[in-house]
Amino acid sequence: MEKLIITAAICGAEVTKEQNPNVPYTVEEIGIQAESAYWAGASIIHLHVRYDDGTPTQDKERFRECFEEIRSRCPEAIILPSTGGAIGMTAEERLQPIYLDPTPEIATLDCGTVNFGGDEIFVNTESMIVEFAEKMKELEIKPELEIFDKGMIDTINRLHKKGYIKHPMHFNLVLGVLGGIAATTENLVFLLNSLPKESTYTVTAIGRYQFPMIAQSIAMGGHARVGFEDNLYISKGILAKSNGELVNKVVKISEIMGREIADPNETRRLLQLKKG
Ligand code: KMH
Ligand code: ZN
Repeated sequence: MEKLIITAAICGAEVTKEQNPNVPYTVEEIGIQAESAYWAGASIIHLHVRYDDGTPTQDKERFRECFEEIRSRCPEAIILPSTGGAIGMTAEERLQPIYLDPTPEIATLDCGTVNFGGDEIFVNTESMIVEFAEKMKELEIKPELEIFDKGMIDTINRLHKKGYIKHPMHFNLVLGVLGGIAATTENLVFLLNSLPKESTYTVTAIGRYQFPMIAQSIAMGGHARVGFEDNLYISKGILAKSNGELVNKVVKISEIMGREIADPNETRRLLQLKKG
């Protein structure tokens, strides 16, 4: 089996310091959390950014500052910016981080509209998906295809046939969003059986499902995403002190299961990133 790629989603756009005081907002806090995750074993940092008061933003300048901060602490880490941003942002706002110089090696591409809990709707129309895919192709940025439900894989297979997204594709299967596919073993297998054969995939699961679903991905040859964006607890009722602590738990599970951890250069090779 290939080595395990661990992605740390250190911040997200929705979680707050009220829920866990270790959620990073400032550039320095984001750097500290990225560094803790990197040294624990994450080769990819999935990045959202905030203003100092916690407000999510896709501001290019704020992304540039955070990229620099992370690079000064862990130069080898692969930084995977979000083009999803926060609910309600326009496509133009969301796309800002792909225009950084140098361009990111990889960025998220959300593959369909989904309810996101309560009245929140995360809008990704087909024309938005095509627009994001075309721009990333132009800039040689690998899209990490964010899947919140099965139909989104069908959409991507269709857009692949039309030439918008090329093989080999990398998917992030997100289970447990309130409005998306639930975090169950049956659903994970159902999603996996729908992926094009030569694809790679990461599993993300929300809240208490994070570690059980990651363990199943490790067993089946998939990769793992962990971090405050998806889960704030290290175990039942105990808040995680850092993203590094969450990554360390994945490393331990993987060690017990006999799977080695990929470093950033191995990750670049496995995902065929442009620097790899
Ligand atoms: N914050 C969510 C609405 C992504 O990073 O591309 C979208 C999200 C997905 O987190
Ligand atoms: Zn995200």
